[in-house]
Amino acid sequence: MTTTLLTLLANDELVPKWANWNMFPESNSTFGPAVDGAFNFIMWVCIFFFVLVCGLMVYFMVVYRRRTPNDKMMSSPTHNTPLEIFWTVVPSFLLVIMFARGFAGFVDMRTPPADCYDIKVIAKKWSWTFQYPDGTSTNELHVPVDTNVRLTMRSDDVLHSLYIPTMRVKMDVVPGRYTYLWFKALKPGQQHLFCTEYCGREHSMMITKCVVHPTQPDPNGNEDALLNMDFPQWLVYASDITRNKNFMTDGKFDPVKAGAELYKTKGCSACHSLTDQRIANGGPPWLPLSHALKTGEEIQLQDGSVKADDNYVRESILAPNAKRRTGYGNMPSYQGQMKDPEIDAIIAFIKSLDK
Ligand code: HEC
Ligand SMILES: [Cu+2]
Repeated sequence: MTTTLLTLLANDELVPKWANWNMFPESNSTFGPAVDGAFNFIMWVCIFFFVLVCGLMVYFMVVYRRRTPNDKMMSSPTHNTPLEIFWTVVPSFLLVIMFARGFAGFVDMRTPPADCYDIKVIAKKWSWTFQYPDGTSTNELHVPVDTNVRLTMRSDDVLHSLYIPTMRVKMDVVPGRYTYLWFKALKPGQQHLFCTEYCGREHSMMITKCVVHPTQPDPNGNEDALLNMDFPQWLVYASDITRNKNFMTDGKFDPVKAGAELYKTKGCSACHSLTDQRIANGGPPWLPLSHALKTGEEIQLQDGSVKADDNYVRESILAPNAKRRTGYGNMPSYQGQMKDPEIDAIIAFIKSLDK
């Protein structure tokens, strides 16, 4: 009974089409009707009472103005119980409707369906990382159309907030705990994704895209081949950096370009500098390493030394504690988080530093 009532009240039909002023970008999610309906309903109630109250005020000012200096104050009613009841009950009723609509929408947004496609979200100053079930990770959010998608979000540093206006969803991303969000996109296309919690100097740059992929590539669809791919096809493409067009130079895969990007997106930049200056509490700087890789120099370890070559770099990424350098702490292992072509690209990038 209560659920039926709530569903009824959350229905967009309460507000006619002409009353929707499109203050939001066009909705592309199943939440659209409930959110826009509640917003428009509240807005029109406000407009109605604003006009009524201000109109009466002006009307009374004119009609009951003092016409001559001889006008005396007239006695006026001090209390009217039926009137008091009337203007208490009517607004209460409206408030209950507003609450019920908001609450129905809230409950729906807080309850992800059981059959969700799961994507992990990691927010950090100042970028987004999205991890898909197969281990692929990207800096733009990609989702299949017509599918329930759940985001499990965490922050690496400070408070952030994920906002996709066209999906009508927004949720804080809090350090030290997981927060969740779900939605279902209705149409393929590309939309904005923002951070909406001030998180430092480059907060305003913490913008990326949410790309909704069609179920089937549409021959007359989007000209951008990437946007026109169906989701499984895109996933294959994204998991293989050698086919990523962002890393192409003159139509060919450029490992140095890819490595430069991975250096940032995989977080190496937090601990390894590209100069010969060491980052505080970080790892060895990469310019000397680059030099050593070219000359085949020996690198001093806590016990003995090792020849700087591709295998040493590879091992340092996958099993960083196998060979310990003097004066440095631990590095987290990237085992399972970096594929072979990505490691190749990082090696190419490190080598390109020493020119
Ligand atoms: C949390 C800080 C941290 C991050 C993030 C980090 N490293 Fe390291 N890295 C270190 C430390 C500390 C060492 C030294 C470890 C040792 O001696 O056992 C190291 C050592 C290395 C070495 C050996 C360098 C040398 O000169 O001997 C390589 C290569 C390396 N890291 C690559 C990477 C790559 C690639 C990434 C990103 C995918 C990365 N690291 C991310 C801290 C980090
Ligand atoms: Cu942020």
